[in-house]
Amino acid sequence: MGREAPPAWRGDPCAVVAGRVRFKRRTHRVSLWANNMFKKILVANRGEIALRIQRACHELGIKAVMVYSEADRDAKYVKLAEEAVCIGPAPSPLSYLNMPAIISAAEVTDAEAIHPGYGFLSENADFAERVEKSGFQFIGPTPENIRTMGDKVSAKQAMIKAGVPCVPGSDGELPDDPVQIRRIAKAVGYPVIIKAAGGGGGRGMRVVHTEAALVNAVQMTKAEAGAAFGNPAVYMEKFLQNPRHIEIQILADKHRNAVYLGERDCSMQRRHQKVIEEAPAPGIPRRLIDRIGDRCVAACKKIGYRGAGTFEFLYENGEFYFIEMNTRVQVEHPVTEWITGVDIVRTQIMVAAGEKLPFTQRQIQIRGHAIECRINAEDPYKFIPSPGRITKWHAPGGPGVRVDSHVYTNYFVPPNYDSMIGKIIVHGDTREQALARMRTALSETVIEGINTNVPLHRELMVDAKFMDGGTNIHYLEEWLSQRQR
Ligand code: MV4
Repeated sequence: MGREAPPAWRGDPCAVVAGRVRFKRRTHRVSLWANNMFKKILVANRGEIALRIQRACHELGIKAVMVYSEADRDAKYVKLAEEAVCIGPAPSPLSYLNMPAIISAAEVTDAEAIHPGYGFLSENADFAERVEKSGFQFIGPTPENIRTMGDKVSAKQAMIKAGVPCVPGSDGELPDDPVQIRRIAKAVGYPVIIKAAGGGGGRGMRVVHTEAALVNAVQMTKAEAGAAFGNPAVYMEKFLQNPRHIEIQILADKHRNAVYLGERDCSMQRRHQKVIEEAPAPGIPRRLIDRIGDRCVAACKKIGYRGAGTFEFLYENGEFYFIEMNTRVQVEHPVTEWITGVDIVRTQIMVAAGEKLPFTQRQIQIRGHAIECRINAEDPYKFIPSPGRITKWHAPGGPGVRVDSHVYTNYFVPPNYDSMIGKIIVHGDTREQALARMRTALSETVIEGINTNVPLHRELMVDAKFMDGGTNIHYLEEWLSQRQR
């Protein structure tokens, strides 16, 4: 090979398994594709999404190289892999965040592209750049697009320029001058929220209700942002009191074609972790979705976006306000796949290989209703993580039920990563049918040996307000604070 193994590999007992054939499987090359379709993709992730990407590869006749940490050697997708490479010890900085180890794994296995999944390095512009400089295709947007959206100030400015409605605010970085800060807040109107440009997903934010608290709050948020993100820049927005979290899924190719795949309602969350997602969003008129979807598509074309992406909006009093864009596939992509019939992961791979989107906006139709419950290894009341051995795993099934999970009976949930062990997704002709299917699915689900949040989901699926639809971002936390036990 002539290449030096990355530091994490040296002396690591499970290290040099590159190229080892675990299962010999015949992969049929699908003649549908142009000759530039990948023959081999490296999956730079773990858990259910690693399995999801592996399945998409195999369906396309593409070999999938799985990388894994020492804690994940028994994962299902590693057992199913034709090739698997250990990239380091359990802590993610030494494995799933270890760029040289991942790129070396792609080199020694002769992969042509790298799929980053979600989390880990998926929205790291430097990683995308290093992947491409090493001669691999990054399955995602350009480093430039990732960088623009990673900085929430530049993301917002790009969206304002592209005609996407944003929350009223400073429309740029806040100046240092207290007089100017007060003037901006007065114009926006209290309460306001101060957000870090380097934050996102709920990190680095502070709500301010009065002018008296304003300048100090800005200074505090700047100091925290500098320490946490290496970027002290902050911006200001009007604080919306009771919005819903509605996001628009888009897909774009390298030929400036883009479509939106409807919306998802992700308002059911706790501490910025989504718990239940659904599509379509209950009670929001289709014409409003179509209007905002068209704006997202126009923005994608304007910035030359490619791959899968999600525009996050707050929705209040019939209006959408852009807050952030995610430049990756998301956990909740299956609800969109089910109401549109589009395979998002497969399409990510196709457009990365240079294929044109195989559908136009007119061909995208919304059908029925889908709901996803995230299954976490955690205490269903106190939410403390519950890693350990799963002694019994019975997944639900039947019409309109999909389970995305990498676990199985006797699988050990490692304590090193996110507690999500899988997702149950249901579909029905109506929201009521989807809810009934989710109740049935949850009643069939048996997970023993660890605690999970399945009991929480069972309660929520019979909650009157949730059943009505349209609950806002505060609903779940308020419901939890009043829950018995
Ligand atoms: C807001 C907001 C209210 N007004 N921005 C939190 C996560 C990050 N993506 C943006 N967040 C919020 N931004 C304005 N101008 C309220 C939140 C927010 C939130 C947003 C989506 C889902 C859950 C949330 C929980 C608390 C606060």
